[in-house]
Amino acid sequence: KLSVLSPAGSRRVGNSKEDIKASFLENLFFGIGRIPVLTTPHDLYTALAMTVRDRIFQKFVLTTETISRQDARGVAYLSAEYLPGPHLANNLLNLGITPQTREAMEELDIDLDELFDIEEEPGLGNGGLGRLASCYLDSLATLGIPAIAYGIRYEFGIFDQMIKDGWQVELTDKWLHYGNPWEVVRPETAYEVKFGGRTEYSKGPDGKLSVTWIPGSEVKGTAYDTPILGYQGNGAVLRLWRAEAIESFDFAAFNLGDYYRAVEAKMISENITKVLYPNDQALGGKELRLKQQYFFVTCSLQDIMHLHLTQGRRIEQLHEKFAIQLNDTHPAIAVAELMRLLVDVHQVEWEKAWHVTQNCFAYTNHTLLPEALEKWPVQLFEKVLPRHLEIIYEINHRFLEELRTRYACDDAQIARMSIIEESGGRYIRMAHLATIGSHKVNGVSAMHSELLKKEVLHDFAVLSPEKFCNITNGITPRRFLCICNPLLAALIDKHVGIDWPTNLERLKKLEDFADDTSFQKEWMDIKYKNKQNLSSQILRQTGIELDPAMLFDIQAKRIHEYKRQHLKVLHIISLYLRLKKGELANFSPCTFIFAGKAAPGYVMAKLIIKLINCVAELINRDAEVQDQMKVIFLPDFNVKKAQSLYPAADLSEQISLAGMEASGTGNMKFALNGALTIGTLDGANVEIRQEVGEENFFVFGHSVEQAQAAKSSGYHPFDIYQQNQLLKEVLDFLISGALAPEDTQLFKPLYENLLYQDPYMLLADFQDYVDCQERVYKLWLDPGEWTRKSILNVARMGKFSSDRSIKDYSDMIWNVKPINLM
Ligand code: 26M
Repeated sequence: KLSVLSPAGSRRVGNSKEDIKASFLENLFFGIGRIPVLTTPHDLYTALAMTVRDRIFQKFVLTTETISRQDARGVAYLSAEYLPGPHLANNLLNLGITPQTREAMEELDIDLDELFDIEEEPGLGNGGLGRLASCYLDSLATLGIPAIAYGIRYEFGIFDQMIKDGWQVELTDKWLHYGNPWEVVRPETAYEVKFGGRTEYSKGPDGKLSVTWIPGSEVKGTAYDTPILGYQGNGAVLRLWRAEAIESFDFAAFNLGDYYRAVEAKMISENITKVLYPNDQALGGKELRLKQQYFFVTCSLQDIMHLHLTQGRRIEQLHEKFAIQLNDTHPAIAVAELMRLLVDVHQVEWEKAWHVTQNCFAYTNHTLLPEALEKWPVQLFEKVLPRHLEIIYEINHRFLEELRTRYACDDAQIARMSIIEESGGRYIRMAHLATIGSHKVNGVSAMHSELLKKEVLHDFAVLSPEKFCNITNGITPRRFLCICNPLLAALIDKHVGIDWPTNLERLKKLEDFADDTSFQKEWMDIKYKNKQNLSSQILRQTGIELDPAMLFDIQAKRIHEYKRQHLKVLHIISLYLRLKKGELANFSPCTFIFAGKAAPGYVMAKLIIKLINCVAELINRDAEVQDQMKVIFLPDFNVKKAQSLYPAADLSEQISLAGMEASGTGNMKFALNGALTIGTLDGANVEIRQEVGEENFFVFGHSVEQAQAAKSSGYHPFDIYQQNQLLKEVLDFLISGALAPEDTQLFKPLYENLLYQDPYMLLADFQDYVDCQERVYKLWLDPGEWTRKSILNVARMGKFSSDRSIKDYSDMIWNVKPINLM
């Protein structure tokens, strides 16, 4: 006779200052059990987290109730990565209790901002892809669309970055060290996961052939739930799986009575969810990574089926109740796994199972880089997932047969489209498996989606054009404006009303104030304060003092050659050399800030970090240019740091070679906080420029077509080097010894790469970039005009709310609707 608690009037979930204070003190006492003199700041944080959690659970339970009562169609989002960022501030905002919580803490002499600072964020992702998943979950929850996001509970997330001697040093991430008040473990929600072994065929009494997978080992996946609250209302859940040992899983060892080998194997089984892999480095055949992918996919699919069946529905109707989104190919094994569960376990006929599978899945592609397209050696697959290999062969066989008979494709095309790559070793192409097993495939910006159809998945797009669509990425305005930029958010509230966080197009109203000088003044003051705030953080972290009056020019993202952080460096060196020679006429004092991590095995990216730090050393110590420029590398970029960078930027650097950045989302976060963008016509930059107006966006560089044309007619960077005096000086400076006197050869690999290969065409874009920056400096001299453009940028960012993206997914792919909260 348990019913949902209706805690109206209960102190435990009351929202007044007094209620919050009372339950905070209660949690400090009963939840932490410390005497006052021993209370640490972390205890205070945890007690407040518990206080907030009670209130979340109340809402959360109600949403879950409504969903199951209404039997609504829902979304299962499968992603190997999430980057939720700190939970506390976000949950307070979404509950609408930030002001009274601040006051309650003040009455106890506790500074709420200090508690915010204590939180360790879950670094369960590498960058854009993981953060996108979290923005989408925020929007799903806010819009009230029934959703579960599935992923992996990595014990060690993305490494912490330190800089030693200018080099990146990696430290293990310890996000669970002090416990995690935001999650609840569900020991009874656990599924078995098999690996290896072999398959056996037998005929049943009905004469049907059935397959049994006899595994070599088995582990268990246990659910850890984090409730994700939407803005002012609904909720969704982030369900992460942790690998645990089960008894009797190393059959061979147990049969031999080898107890210690069995225990050792137990430890190995728990390794599956130990660590997040860097995604921007070829993972060529990492067995543990494949196991991670399969592990979280099978747990999630078993869970979806369990939810479906416990609602009393038939398994053949799975696609009617669940839309399953594959966030890149990391979960693409789901296509074969769902077939296995339907055919082998639930005895559904192949054709029926295939219908269910194709109608459940949709696949989002996030990159065109050829080295980034996942493929697994067939041999490895056979070892880890023998039954899945058979199923993939069967899927492929039927698919290729259809190509031959229905579409009359020739052998060359069939080889190109096959799931199996046969040239130079045999591989399974996960993007092909995902595409064939899905009813929709989407790219993440207009340009990327076009290139996807033209290049990587061209053959598929020609045969099934209706399968392909574009859904431009978006970002949540709650975290990336309300929370990170409270001063600007308050100003916007005052001038456009308070409903813009869920109706971002309302920002259009700001256009009315773009020319208003007193509004411009308020706008500038806020930017200045945000720059002061960042400056004091940087002073604390690096010991370097900044002048908030300077132009803050920021590039914050993973370090990668295609993103061209080193193009920015070449530009900085050019400014420095010209300043030293007194040749720089139109310049505005500038602070250049870089932030981002390099994959631990990516040698060139790490060398770029070293280069940035060497340039910073040189410039920051040169008294002659002190008032003109500063260079900062801000270590350990993560969501928390990002939240103080975006609001402080005047200029946002989005300078990847056109055709390389699928979308970018940092570009949106900067622009939403009033930075102007200097960027190439790449990814979502194209759409941002279109929205904010060409005259409010600094564009430069080769277009995709121009870059491709230049490459196919023979690109010779060395010629450009020889013809451009400034560029030559800058590049020679790299190996002149001025940057690294103790090792003049240090940057030789970078230098030679640029002179003789330059795969990302820095040299081709250098002069245009330099010229474009001069236009930036010229505009900076006119603060009113700069500010007008900044206001117009913010006013026109409505399209890039992740709410819009999620509505697009809901209409074009998922066919889901918000639940009715009555
Ligand atoms: C792998 C090996 C070698 C070099 C690069 C890679 C690699 C690069 C990108 C692997 C995976 C990559 O994509 C994952 C990812 O994070 N993509 C990002 O997704 C964001 C959200 O859609 C986009 O905004 C970014 O443009 C895209 O890079």
